[in-house]
Amino acid sequence: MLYPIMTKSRLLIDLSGIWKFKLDTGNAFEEKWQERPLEGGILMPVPASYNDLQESIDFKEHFGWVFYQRNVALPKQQIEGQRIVLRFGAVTHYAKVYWNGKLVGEHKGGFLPFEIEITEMFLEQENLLTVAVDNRIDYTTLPVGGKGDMLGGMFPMGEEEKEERNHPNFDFFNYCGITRPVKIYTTPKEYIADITVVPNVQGRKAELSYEIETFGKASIKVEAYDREGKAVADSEGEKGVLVIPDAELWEPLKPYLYQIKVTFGEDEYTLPYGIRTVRVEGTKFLINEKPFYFKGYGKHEDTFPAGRGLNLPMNVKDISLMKWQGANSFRTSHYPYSEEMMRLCDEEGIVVIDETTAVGVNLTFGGGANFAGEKIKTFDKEQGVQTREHHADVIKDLIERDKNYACVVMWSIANEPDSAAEGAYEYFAPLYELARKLDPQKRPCTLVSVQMAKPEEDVSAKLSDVICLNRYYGWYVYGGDLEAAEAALRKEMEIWQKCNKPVMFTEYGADTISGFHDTIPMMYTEEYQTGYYIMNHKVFDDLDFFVGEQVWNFADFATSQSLLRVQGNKKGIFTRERKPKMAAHYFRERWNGIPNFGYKM
Ligand code: BDP
Repeated sequence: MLYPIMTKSRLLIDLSGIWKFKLDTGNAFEEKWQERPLEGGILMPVPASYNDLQESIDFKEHFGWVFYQRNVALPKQQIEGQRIVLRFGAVTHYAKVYWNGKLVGEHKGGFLPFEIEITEMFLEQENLLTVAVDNRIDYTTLPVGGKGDMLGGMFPMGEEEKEERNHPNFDFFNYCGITRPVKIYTTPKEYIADITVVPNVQGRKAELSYEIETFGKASIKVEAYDREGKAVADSEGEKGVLVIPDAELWEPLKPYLYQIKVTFGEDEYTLPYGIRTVRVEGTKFLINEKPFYFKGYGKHEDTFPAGRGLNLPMNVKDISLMKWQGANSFRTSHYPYSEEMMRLCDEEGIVVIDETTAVGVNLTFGGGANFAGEKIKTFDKEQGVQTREHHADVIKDLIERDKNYACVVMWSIANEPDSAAEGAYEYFAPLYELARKLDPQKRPCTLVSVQMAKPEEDVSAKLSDVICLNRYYGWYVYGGDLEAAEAALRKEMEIWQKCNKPVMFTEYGADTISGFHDTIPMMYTEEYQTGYYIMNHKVFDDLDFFVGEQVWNFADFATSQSLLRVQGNKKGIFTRERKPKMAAHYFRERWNGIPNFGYKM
């Protein structure tokens, strides 16, 4: 799926701004709110999560539908004879889109884009655009929501719970709304629908096999330009190869992007494109045939007060902080990030592990922060999660969106699923197969494994190309006793070593309240966080099959309320405002001393 851009043949209109907004109190659809201006609507920015923008807990934790609305008019001369497309970057979690009162599209899943062609429906006068958004999560959605009592009390009362509410089976606040840009773009009636490019590199020579999907009849021309705007290769036809004899490769933190310009009849589209290879060999993760070491983070799209709303200044700041720290990568925990962030990572040379929305596919624990899980088997046909079909759709849509990014080096099929449970292999094997089939670049695939999953039973040992582990020795396990933690960690690593695959940590961390200090290793202090990481690194550095460390988390972030969360999860290396904790300086020193390639060689 192409990112919408303005070209010689395409107009792009950003509908960001202040819209009208109203919470549904139960009768919105009956009263047909979508058919006329929202009565008593408040003002709401788009894009943004709405949750933190009013001073009311009921507003923040609203359960169910909300309505967004605005008018849209476009300059007649510029759209005449054109195809008009309405495009949503992301609406969390379910959207119904109404154009002049009529339902024109629906979309399930809160973190991937969708489009609706509105050419025939566009009226010359003002058009009324209404978007109804549902934030309910359950056992059929991704992320997964639980039923029953998963509140923050130590002794939950269950029956006294007064209203229906969301029970996230995951440890981040269930931010929702229209969280990414809404745009209208035009194309000629005959247009370029999609572009796929696959690199093949031999020495200095790169061959880019391309495939262009079009609608209509016209000839296709494909050209590659280098950074200086010089044409370096061209070809014709819907399939072909661009040969660049002396190619510059895209490297971590040394990115190089070509521009691939496609012309089809009157339509024109330009794709920024980095050339690099990626593959796993033995216990090595190779980028451009060199053994790469991941230094970085699990992150969240989480800022105040935009919630999960696109925050361009923060994205730029975060990458600046990563570079300051000597990091080279992050994982899009626990959902696909905005296309704007992916394009930035391509531009900046930040390596990305691209994750689906599959978090909470695990009913043995009530999500990171919750005490009470339900005792239902995760993959039980009747009672367990019913997400496989949607999971497959998300994989398909994610790969369709992100297949061309050089920064994406691996797909993460899920975060901390019940991967050692009965039925896990039957659930996951077809999903890995699907991802491998759909990805034109055949990137490695993984799933991010939960602490409780025993190596001998975890399906990732069989299915994953890289073993990605979330391990909390010294926090959830042996918290406060780093010596015992180290011994347990070493023991587990001995088992993983037998897999003969690359192993990395995709999460390890300790909650730390900025400003808490002590002279002895006390949990929650900045000293403990640093000591915890030093202990872990002692182990990592002894293991030659260990290919990366991604801390949990880049920054403190918002969660549901619970006894384990003090105004959110505090495992950040940075605070939520992006101020460094003590450990941030420690990492800066460590990571600036670790090369991107050839560490421990
Ligand atoms: C892991 C989850 C992550 C949590 C983290 C934690 O993958 O989402 O935030 O633990 O507990 O289980 O901090």
